[in-house]
Amino acid sequence: MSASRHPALSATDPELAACVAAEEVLQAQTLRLIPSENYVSAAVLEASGTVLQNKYSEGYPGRRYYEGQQNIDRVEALAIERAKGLFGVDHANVQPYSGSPANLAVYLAFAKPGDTVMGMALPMGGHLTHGWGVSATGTWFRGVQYGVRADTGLIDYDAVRELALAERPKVIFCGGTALPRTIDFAAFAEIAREAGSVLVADVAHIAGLIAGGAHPSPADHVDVISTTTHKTLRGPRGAMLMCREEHARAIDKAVFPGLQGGPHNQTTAGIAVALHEAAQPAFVRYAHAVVANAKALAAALLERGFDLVSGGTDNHLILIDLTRKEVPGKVVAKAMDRAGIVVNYNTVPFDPRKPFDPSGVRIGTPSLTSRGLSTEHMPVVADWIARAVDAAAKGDEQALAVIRAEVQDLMAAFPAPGLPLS
Ligand code: DSN
Repeated sequence: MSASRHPALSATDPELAACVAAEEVLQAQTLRLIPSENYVSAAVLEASGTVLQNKYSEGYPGRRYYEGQQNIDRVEALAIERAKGLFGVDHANVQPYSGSPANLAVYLAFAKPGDTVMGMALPMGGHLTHGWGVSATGTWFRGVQYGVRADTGLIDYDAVRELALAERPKVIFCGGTALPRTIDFAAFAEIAREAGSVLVADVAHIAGLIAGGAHPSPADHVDVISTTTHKTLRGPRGAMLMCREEHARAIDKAVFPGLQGGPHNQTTAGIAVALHEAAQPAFVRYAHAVVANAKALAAALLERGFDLVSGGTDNHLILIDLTRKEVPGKVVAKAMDRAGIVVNYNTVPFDPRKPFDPSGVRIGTPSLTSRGLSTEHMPVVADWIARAVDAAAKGDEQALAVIRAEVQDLMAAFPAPGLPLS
């Protein structure tokens, strides 16, 4: 990092400044394919690093437990109004520290310890906080879990309905972290209505696609929408809960004072800026480009003989099943990292391997689309992936180094938002 970019940090703590500088170079030079990551704009970065950091603001706009909120109230009100407008909801709470605390607040609002809750199983594409055993949500509550069909890789809505009617959960979560297909919110709503359950759409992964009109919105179908703000929505690391007016009080009470203390005002400011950016026509183009790139990348991978869970994608995410390639996901992910392509190893549905050493690799297109790569580049990306998998299987470090140089060349032509030109 040049001293002129972060002069105070460089002067005060050169060791830490060097870590940041190295991360800037890494993010600039690598092809980042982790579907839950992105590049925030320079404006979001600036807003997230302001003196708003210095303020305690327990409470909500107009009703705080600390004085001196003249400006903070305005910041939070802006974020709330923008969230309501963008997602078409009655109420928004922008204070959850991140996705897991946001989901915990939902449980606190609608369930008691020991109650039955339902969500998608983690290895099937769900999230830890959807009632999975090792999470507090699977130990404090009785989690029952649905999955996908073995033959299609798609959610079996008949099986979800059967489970919901048998178990009558207090809360049903739909959404997840490794779902390559469109979620049918209307189908979940009908099931939740029949079962008498509160329905929560966890749209953390697809919030930006929803905002940009590239995925159907859950707003008319669910009781609560939970989302992080830093994935396809391209904001700072944070979260929001949105709901109908009837649930507003329960949600607000659960976030504060139920779970959290003072909100992170600098993050709220970054969220407000990201929501403003997401309301612009350019963001609609971005969201559709993310999906077009993912579809083009999936098609190029299929052409190169890869197995994809569910056979492709409708959104930003692709789950590669490496079982037939006979090289585990972790080996491939680490080899790709050495080739300058950053992914995460991931379980695939019905994975015979363990989560820490699974059969799949999860990739996505939010970050590369933020850099301006388009469908014409996806065959190149698929080639790199195919060559990296091959090199991983053979232990060919030289081949990985060649890919790394090619990746670096292309990335230099597509500067990332928020990063200095490299
Ligand atoms: N860990 C996030 C992801 O990568 O999908 C979800 O919380």
